[in-house]
Amino acid sequence: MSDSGAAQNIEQLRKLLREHDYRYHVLDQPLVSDEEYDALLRELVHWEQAHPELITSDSPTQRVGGAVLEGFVKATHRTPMLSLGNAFSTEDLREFDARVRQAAGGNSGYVCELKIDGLATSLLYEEGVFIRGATRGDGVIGEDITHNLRTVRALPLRLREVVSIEVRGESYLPKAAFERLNRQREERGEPLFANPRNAAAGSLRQLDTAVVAERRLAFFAYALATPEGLAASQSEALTLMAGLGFPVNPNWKRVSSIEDVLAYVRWAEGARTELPYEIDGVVVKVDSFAAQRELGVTAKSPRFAIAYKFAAEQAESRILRIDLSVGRTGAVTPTAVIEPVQLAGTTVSRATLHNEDVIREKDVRVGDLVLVQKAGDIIPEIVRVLAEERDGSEQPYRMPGECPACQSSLAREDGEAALRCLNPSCPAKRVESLIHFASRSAMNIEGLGDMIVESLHEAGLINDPADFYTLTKEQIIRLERMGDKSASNLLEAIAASRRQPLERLLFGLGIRLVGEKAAQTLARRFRTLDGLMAADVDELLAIPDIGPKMAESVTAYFAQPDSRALVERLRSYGLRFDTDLPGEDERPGGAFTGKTVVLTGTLTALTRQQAQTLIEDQGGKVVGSVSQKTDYLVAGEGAGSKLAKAEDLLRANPNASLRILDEQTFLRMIGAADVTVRE
Ligand code: 3BD
Repeated sequence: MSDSGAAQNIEQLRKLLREHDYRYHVLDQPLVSDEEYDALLRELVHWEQAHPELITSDSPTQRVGGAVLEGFVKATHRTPMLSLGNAFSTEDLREFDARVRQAAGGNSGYVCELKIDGLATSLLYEEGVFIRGATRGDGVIGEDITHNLRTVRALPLRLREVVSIEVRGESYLPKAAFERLNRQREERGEPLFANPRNAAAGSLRQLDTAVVAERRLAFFAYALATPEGLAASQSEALTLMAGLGFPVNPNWKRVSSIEDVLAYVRWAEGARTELPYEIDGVVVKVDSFAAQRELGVTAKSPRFAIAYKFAAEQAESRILRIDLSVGRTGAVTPTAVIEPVQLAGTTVSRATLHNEDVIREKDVRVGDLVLVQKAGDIIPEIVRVLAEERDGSEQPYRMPGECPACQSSLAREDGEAALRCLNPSCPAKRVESLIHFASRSAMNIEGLGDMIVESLHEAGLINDPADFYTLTKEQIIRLERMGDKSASNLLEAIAASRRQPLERLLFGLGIRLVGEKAAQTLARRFRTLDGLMAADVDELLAIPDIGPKMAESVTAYFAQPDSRALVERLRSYGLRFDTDLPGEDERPGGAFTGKTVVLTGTLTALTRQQAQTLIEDQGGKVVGSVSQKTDYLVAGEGAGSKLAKAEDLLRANPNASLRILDEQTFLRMIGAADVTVRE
């Protein structure tokens, strides 16, 4: 077939597939079965393979993933992604309504939306084509996750009209996809995700786009970044976005009074468990954009919207027994094993009891009926015992006097809630220390999860962290669930970890009281492990942030012959004992060192001159106009052409280092957020 014939075919297939996408994801009225859809997609793939020069980034074939990324680059939002104030009660919502009525003089009505429990995401379209997607990050700068978002079927790669817009919405994992993913992870012996939001966040941070494509993420659009000239109200904006091809959650409702808002909240609370995705509340927005503008925004969040958060879901269950685990510091932690119960998206069969004081205070007994909820939405805990349901058979619980792993006696130190096993060679402590060494915030050895470390220890292959570096492929392959490929990957990851800097190694050693931050402080000050080992208590005490207990703990650690022997073995395997962190004498002068800054618009807290002096004090240079070399544009109120120019530059090159700062962000960066008066 002629090239133009092929081009025509390809364009037709794409159009057809897009129409099916729209009918499926936006209208919820599919015309074809999944099989028919896949057949069309395969046909398109076939044509594109024959004519690779005709492949475009917005083709429906470009969702399958395949690219493996090196990492994520930062993405500066053209307009900041705001956060939302919270309401936890009916009273909070009524107060919100009162503030709105007072400030906006009457009220234009509200839009109520379900609050999807996913990840705030920003999508940029240039002339109808998806060109960039980013996470929210701190609201000003997020991460560019364009490649991963392309795999999200619900996200249109090309809009139904040729418009340039930025849309905000929530990326999320439907309940069914979440359950499927966790089942799969369980089979593979991988750690489970605690809830769909974590699973969505973890998926979008994947470097392998093929893995993301498999996860079946979805998306709901809820806002236009700059609606001026496109819509006059939130309800219009939602309708417009759906018309352009974005999935908009259909359960939004325009209401005219706070009573109706409360009725919507009650409805949402009831609908929650039936919905195919997790929601954690309701977002209430003033409908009219004119009224929204009048209300304005505070430093962090708009005054025209509020998030009503549902109370944590609770469930009843029964305590079957109490298990004990020994952590890397020897702390013995009790966990209640309960009858499995569905709670906020997962099956819960264990709840933490923290320590013996908590068991006593809550009067938890084996056999008790209890109320459980997830603290911080993640960790299941016992709210209270339903004591009125007792029949007398419940057994009070007493912590044992001996370590459940090594039977040495447990001790409780003054002022501490935990019982500890003091045996330095307790096998349970060993395993936990080894897991800690390999963990993400320490040596970050990918593929060396809890299970693998446990099997390696059980097989007698590792006893201390240096042993990781002696492992051979033959030894690893003999473990259960270990293929040739995973064994090679694991060996490579272990070898690569030898290049981790001193601060990670220090943290990984698990010296008591030395957390991530202290490890960095020590690395920064002493530069090398040998330098630190040579330090005495007084030298350590001279460092700000290092107290007597930590100084004692560090010197005691390195005084032990075992620790010294471990260090020498790690040295012999080629581990890196130094750091890239800047030393104290090379500490950068301030937030703006080496940066070029442009000021525009009116600042409310500072004069131009004050702002300039502050920037220069912190190593920056202030210039008059925006160019390729500008690092920051500080945009005050009424910013005009310079802001427009900066936005143009970013549009042309979204990866440019240029960042647009609003006044609040700028003040926070120079550490002057409290400045409120202007002389
Ligand atoms: C939702 C801001 C505004 C555009 C600011 C009014 C805070 C998460 O379904 N509308 C929604 C949802 C979230 C929203 C807005 N409408 N902001 C909204 C939202 N239907 N979840 N959020 N966000 C999104 C956030 N995220 C992480 C950290 C801090 N804030």
